[in-house]
Amino acid sequence: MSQLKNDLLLRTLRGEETERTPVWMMRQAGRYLPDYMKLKEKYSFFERCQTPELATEITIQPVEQVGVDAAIIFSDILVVPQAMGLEVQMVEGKGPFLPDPVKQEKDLQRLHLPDVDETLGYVFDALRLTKKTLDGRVPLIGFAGAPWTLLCYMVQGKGSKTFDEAKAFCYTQPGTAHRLLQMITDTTIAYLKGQAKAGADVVQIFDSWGGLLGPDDFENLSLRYIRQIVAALKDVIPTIIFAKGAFSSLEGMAATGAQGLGIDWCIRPAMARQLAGANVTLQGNFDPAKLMSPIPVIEQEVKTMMAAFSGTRHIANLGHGILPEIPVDHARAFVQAVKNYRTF
Ligand code: 1CP
Repeated sequence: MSQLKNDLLLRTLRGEETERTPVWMMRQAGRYLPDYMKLKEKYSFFERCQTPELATEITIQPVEQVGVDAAIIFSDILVVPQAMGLEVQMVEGKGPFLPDPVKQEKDLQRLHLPDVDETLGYVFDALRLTKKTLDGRVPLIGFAGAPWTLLCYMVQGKGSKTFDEAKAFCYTQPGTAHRLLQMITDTTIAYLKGQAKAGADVVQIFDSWGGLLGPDDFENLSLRYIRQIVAALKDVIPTIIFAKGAFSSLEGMAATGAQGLGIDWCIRPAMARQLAGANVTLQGNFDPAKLMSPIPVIEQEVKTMMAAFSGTRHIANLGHGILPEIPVDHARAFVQAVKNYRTF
């Protein structure tokens, strides 16, 4: 028996019929919320992540202020490379910066498989406190970056549109790349199991840069490691895979046994369904930039999106993270329009 007052998300992931479609937004905790920006003035990014009271407050803000059907723990995918021994800085206005990235085999000696309770225990503490504070209002989502996406940052050292250095590393030093991917995978499995133990109800694997790879390279450099993670979590916690832009591999992603697959706005839901098959929940796929539209347009576009998923095994979400410039009332209108939608 679930203790949750609202378990729409979990029931939808299990493929059960629900009274309405659940809704949350990727990157919903943060940037566009004025109360978050106030905390940002006072505390550094890692202080916000590493102080359970702050992480909890930020995690719950969109539940209370926007009305989403799930909370996602406030943290970052780059806490994993940090726990493995790489320095990660968050540069204001620029994003992540890793001053000593991995460039060759000998750099792997600087990395280790961490004891996750020791190095990432603060995330588990934040999950425990958030779970307690939520008091069953909505499910709590944990997350991690996919090994490929983490490799991108660990090798490139910063954000990039193409991650050309990371790709060159994989294509010229494949043995080293696979050793690194395996280290990230082993760490991620321990980390996500820890998140489940600390109270996460479901975990999402963010492969933000999966779409940079062709189908064979996606299989070789990304999906084979995601498959290991999903298999290791099979009897522990439900998983959602979000590999942005990697449509051609939806069939392979569905075959991992993950309960949910995220899709972005560049694929029609009907085609995603055809590729993924009937036995998985699809999540998405509103273009985040469309939240800049006037509210009546957002409401109309939400109806179009909902109709395109035809009510089957669907979690409404954006096709990628919410943008910092979105007005809060537009985010609220998106969530409310999903909640108001009925097929009958
Ligand atoms: O304080 C700030 O505003 C700094 C911006 C910020 C925030 C709010 C960063 C730096 N990380 C986060 C939090 C974060 N990151 C969450 C928390 C929950 C939430 O916001 O709802 C999550 C789920 C992430 C995940 C994340 N981090 C991803 C995957 C999702 C995606 O957007 O593709 C990625 C790629 C990152 C790396 C990262 N961390 C921060 C930034 C600005 C970035 C992106 C850098 C880039 O564009 O390459």
